[in-house]
Amino acid sequence: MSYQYWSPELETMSRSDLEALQLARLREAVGWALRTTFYRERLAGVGIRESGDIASLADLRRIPYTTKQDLREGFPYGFLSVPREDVVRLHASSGTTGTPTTIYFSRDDIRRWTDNVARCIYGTGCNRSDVFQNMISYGLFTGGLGFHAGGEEVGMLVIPSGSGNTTRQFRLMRDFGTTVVHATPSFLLHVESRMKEEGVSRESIKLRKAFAGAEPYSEDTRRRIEELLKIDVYNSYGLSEMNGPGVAFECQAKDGLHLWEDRYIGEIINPDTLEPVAEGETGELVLTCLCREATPLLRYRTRDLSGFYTGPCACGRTHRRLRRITGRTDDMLIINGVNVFPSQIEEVVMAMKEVGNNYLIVIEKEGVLDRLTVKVEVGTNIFMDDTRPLNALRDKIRSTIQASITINPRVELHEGGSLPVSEGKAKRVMDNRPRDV
Ligand code: DLL
Repeated sequence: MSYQYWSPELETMSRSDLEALQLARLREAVGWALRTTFYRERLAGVGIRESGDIASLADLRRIPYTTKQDLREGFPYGFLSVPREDVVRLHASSGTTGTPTTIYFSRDDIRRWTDNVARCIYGTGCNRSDVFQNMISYGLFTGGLGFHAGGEEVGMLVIPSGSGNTTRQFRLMRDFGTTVVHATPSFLLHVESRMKEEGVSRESIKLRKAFAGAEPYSEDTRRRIEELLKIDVYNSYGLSEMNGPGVAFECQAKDGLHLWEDRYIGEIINPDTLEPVAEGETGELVLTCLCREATPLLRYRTRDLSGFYTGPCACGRTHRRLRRITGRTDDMLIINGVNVFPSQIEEVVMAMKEVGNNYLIVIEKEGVLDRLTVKVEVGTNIFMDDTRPLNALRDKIRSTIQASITINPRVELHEGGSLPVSEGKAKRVMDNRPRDV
């Protein structure tokens, strides 16, 4: 396979050149950060008063972590490090608790972010001949505008369709010959489920690629989308605090997500001890943003769980690759004392051919015990009035989940298309247990 690079000199530069560039940019980022009271105080506590106090990349480890809580406490302008007049855009995430966090961008910040996203898109083999339908929400969420700008930068024809409304999505695909889409993986599965009902044949659309991200999904889910829609799916990772999409992305080797190390420094730490894990191990990803002057963030704890692959990538890029993000430290459920990540359940159900495109995890209290129910849509190859295969499937799902997480769940089978669908990030877990009992 021949690989194409957006910025060949940056993407394939030697590790020593890359580290020298990181050091120069880290100094610059520390300089931006020192303009805020928050970082001036934090960094003074560890003896960093000017960017020159960073002598080597190892000095990064002197800097205390920044957390989501810090950002919330700084709302709305605590992390702004340029004059208000130099800010041209903000994005915000409401988060699950409702307290917003805001990220500000200068014109140069937008330019750098756009270049990051363009690099990701181009690296999957897209070019000016592509028609790109951006099926994700626009607005304060970064997925819409971030990919929109990146797509235009590559020179593709960008259709700002936004998320939802599959009828309109299919019409746009047919009218304009869409070749590439961007969506959450759960929305892509929903689109696929709707095709037959809306009378859309695979031959009537020209789709060949999708960028899927903004939520965790398993390798089996990727394979399922690829096989059902007959397209290539690329995993896309990002978070608003690091601009949004464009932080790490799969290349055509599809063997991990290249973290763009000229623009971000990544570390993996043990979330309990806060010490770095051994090379290649899984832990919490900590990111330092080297490319945003208006809201600098140093050693930000993402709460996302991942690890670095060791060894080079077939594509020739030198930027290290992250493993598929399996979830967040705060996603972990404790069910009757057992630690369970929703991704463990997804890995079981999405690997089964008899299972449809949607599932839901429900946890309730029954007396003193927790009760786990997994609601699963059945695939089109199974009929809901034929009890024998249904019972067999229910038993198979139950025993495979139990083998994986040691808990015996209740399994409910549902007709395809009957479980709730979200247009944006899927809500896969309903924890109905009363709090603090
Ligand atoms: O989801 C930015 C984005 C938009 C990424 C479009 C990719 C595509 P937030 O709303 O701030 O930003 O949510 C960020 O979503 O910390 C992860 O927990 C999760 N996440 C994002 N991408 C992935 C992925 C956008 N590929 C949070 N795999 C992150 C797993 C992901 N989790």
